[in-house]
Amino acid sequence: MSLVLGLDVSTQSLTAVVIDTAAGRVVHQQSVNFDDSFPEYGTCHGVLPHDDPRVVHAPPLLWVAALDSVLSGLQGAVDVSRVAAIAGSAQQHATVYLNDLFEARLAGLVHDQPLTAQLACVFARPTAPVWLDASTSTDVEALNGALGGAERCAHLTGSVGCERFSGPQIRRFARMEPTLWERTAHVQLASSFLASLLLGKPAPADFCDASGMNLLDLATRAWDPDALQCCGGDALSRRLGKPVAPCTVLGSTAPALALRYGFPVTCQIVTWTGDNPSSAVGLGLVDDGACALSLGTSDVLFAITRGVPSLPCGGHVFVAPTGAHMALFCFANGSLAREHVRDAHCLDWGGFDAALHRTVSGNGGAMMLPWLCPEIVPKVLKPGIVRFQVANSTAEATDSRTPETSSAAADADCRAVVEGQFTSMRLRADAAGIRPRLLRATGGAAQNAAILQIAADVFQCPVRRCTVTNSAALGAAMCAAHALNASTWQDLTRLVVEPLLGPEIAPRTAFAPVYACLAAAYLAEERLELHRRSLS
Ligand code: ADP
Ligand code: XUL
Repeated sequence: MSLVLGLDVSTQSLTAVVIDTAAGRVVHQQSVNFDDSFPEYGTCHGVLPHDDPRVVHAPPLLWVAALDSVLSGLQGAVDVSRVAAIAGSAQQHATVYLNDLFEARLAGLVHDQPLTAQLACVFARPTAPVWLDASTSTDVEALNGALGGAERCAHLTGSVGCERFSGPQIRRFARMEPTLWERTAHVQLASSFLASLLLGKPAPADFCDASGMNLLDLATRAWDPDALQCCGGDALSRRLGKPVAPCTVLGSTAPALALRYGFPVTCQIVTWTGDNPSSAVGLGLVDDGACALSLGTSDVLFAITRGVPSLPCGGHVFVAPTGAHMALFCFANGSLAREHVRDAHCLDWGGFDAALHRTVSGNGGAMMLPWLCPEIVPKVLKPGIVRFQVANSTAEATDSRTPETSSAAADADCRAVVEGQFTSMRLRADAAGIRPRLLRATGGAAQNAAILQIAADVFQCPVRRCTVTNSAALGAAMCAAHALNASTWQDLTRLVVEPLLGPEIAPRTAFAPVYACLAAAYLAEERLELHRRSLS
């Protein structure tokens, strides 16, 4: 009877989930929050503060420190000598730039020194741009142009050129910092970088996470030569290495790390992937049409599709770990926008819930465009929350600095952010022809039943929460199990995921017309505001 370990390195934390493969039971989970546990790295919500809201980086050495800390801590909690395989996931799109010491340092790892001390010298660039970065518009334009236009780029790579995607990010770095780019021997995704540490040599990206780069030809699952040429010239192919199929067994754990953490020397390292693809299997989305909501730092709506759908602007097609495709919409203003509103009214989550309960569906016409930071869908590069308070049938727009004094206004604000977020999501789902019959929910905010009730009402479909909040780490453990014993995804889902799903939160059908009206009003206000911004 063996154990498998799944790890997830997300925006704000690192989570480990251990599954007993015979019983299909989660036997252990633990998390470490980056800001709280590693304040010396100076992050706020896992990223480094910057004057320009479009520039968002994180220090990859922090992820190394967190990995070392969690793996060291596992020994007291589970019988690590029984861990037969490890897989992981990480926030998508983030790129890590390594110099020519990387390979030698990995090969020479020793068991009795912290990983950070051994690896501090391997970075050609000390910070990694992450998915919240929106600073690459020039590079996005160049890439779309090089591939024959945005539509062709979407057809080829699954997405139009996107600011946060790795290809444009690499291009910007090569353009702005040519000397550091010259010193770069390897470009890795956050996922492949962390797999490399455990493997003791550079690990490849898997097709799923590679499809978030604007570099992978979705049809052939190989790098597209024109995209490579545009983003990093001749050297890029060598620096990236070849992507491989998801759930590939890469080899045994680096001996020094097996010794350091107590894993058997035979413990296999399986490819790491992106957090959303990993969540897809962690939530049991293995059949065509299955849909989920991930309410972490980002809010993400995704659905499994057998074919390659053609999505409206802002949507992405990624490879899923099962080999199928997943359609995905990612909203940058997820939990941090909700937290911002909560904090603006000096509430805790209990107070925020109470505000949701005191207000009515549709919020009496009060609405919010929740653009606290640059938004991905719709594309908003100059952030700023916009509130619409409907009084006497007149929409009045105020900006986010308007002081909210009355508690009724505070209550309306809490509902407005949540209704605005789900309404925006529903609009994109409708446009893409995604009509969920059931939504599985994960991420930090999925703990909140009042928020999930609004999701059920806006989408008019039942919502079920996974009791393992970090379904990406759970999915990673399932990828490790799948790679190890070739269980089918359907069997793994039945055994591992289904017992973890909470009861259905039913949609209240009486509110269907309210949310249909809200969607129409939201779309109109959004269009007007985007037009206003395009003129300013
Ligand atoms: P990530 O995986 O992107 O790092 P998580 O999935 O761990 O993020 O979610 C973290 C977020 O969850 C926090 O930023 C917080 O706003 C949100 N959160 C935690 N508890 C609640 C709650 N009870 N209600 C709403 N949101 C919550
Ligand atoms: C997806 C995306 C985010 C990150 C962070 O495209 O950018 O969901 O994966 O979780």
